[in-house]
Amino acid sequence: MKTTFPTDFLWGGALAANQVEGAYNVGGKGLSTSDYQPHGLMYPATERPAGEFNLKEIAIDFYHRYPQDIALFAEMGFKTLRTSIAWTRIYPRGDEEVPNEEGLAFYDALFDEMLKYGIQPLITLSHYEMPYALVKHYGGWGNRKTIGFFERYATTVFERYQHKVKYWLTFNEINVSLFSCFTGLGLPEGSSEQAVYQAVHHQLVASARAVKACHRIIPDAKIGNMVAAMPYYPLTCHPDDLLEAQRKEREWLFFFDVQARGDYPSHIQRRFKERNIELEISPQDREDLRETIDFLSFSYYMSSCATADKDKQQATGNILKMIPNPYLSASEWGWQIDPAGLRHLLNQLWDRYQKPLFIVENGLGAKDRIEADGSIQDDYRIAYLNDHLVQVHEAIADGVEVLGYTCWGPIDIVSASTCEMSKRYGFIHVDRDDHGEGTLQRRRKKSFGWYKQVIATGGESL
Ligand code: BGP
Repeated sequence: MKTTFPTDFLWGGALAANQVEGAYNVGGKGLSTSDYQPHGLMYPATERPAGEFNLKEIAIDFYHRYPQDIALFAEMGFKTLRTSIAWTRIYPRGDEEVPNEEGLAFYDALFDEMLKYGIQPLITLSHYEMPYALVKHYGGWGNRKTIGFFERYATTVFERYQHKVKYWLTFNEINVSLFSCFTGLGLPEGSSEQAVYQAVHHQLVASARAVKACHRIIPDAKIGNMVAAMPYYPLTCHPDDLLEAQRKEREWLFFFDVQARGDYPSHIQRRFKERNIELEISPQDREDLRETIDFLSFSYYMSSCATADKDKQQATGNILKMIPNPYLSASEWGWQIDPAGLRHLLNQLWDRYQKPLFIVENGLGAKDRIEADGSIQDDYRIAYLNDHLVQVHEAIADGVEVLGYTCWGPIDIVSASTCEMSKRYGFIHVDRDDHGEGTLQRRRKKSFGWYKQVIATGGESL
């Protein structure tokens, strides 16, 4: 079968403000939780050790170099570019009445530059960060007041960019906060499960309110959520392993259930009861949650196994942990490579929700080597992406509605989990190392030409 994708398929790549922009204190920007994480998501986002060097302060200097980078994305034929708005450029402390015009103007220019090439901005409102002042003075998402601050921020950017941005996402990988307080939830490390779920509830309400505001202000826009999705295979065919796999999947499906169906699913009630979790959910919250997303979006990097056998529950990986699958190989960071898992996932979500899907992150983090002739032969990256895209095509042939695919980090960026440069995802190499040394010069890798060809042929070259 020919691998032809729909003609309006949104091919592109995905970035996040805090991992690319740098200019962390420029243009009136306030400090965000991410500016307090010199070691990435492995480090609590609540304190900034004196003298610690944070690679994200400059990152890849996208703030100043975006015209050059977008020209390179356009050269590859991108139809869309996902990035996020840094909340702290718009509301530096988070609780101001009036937004920062310089921050708003920056994103005007950025979106104009994309649109110049016909690249649709796909914009995340909050990608693993929030104003640090909201954490310090209000307790971050632990405080219900943060919902209102977020709603004001979302409304401001919807009004401002309503003619430029037609695709929006609310919170990046909202489910990751369940097992890491380092994602910008603003809670102290070691917070109770009750506190985490309450903060997550506030985020879910904030997300629903943003969806409502977007529908009102930009009726022709589409707004989705964002979940880190991970399929689980039963480690054995023991029925208990199947139940455990279902339980693990429901941990993240819960977020789709709330955001796509508009209510807390029945399966979470038992979990809450067993763990003595009682959430404060007002009638207004319930009403707000009924405003559901237009499409589902997710990141997909790997799958895992699940087992009910406690002795076999040793997980590998860093922030995203998994039980190894003997049939799969893994990246240098232990992330298991499973292209068929993506086809399964797309079918599963389509069957469950019947809403369009958008794969907004997928890719291979790897250490690249520059050859004597200056080239970078990243065939491993091409193989990873190629195999996953073939499975996306299979899912489309299965009848799943897929809006687009934005691979993670089309240009090398600072890693979210390690805060280093050496875990690279890009088609474009950036000359910067883990110590901040380098010219920041951009260089096309072999995969650059490969992706360009994939887009130009609508997937036929896969
Ligand atoms: C996702 C995040 C991204 C990103 C990616 C790769 O979880 O949404 O921000 O960085 O993972 O992770 P890493 O950079 O740790 O390899």
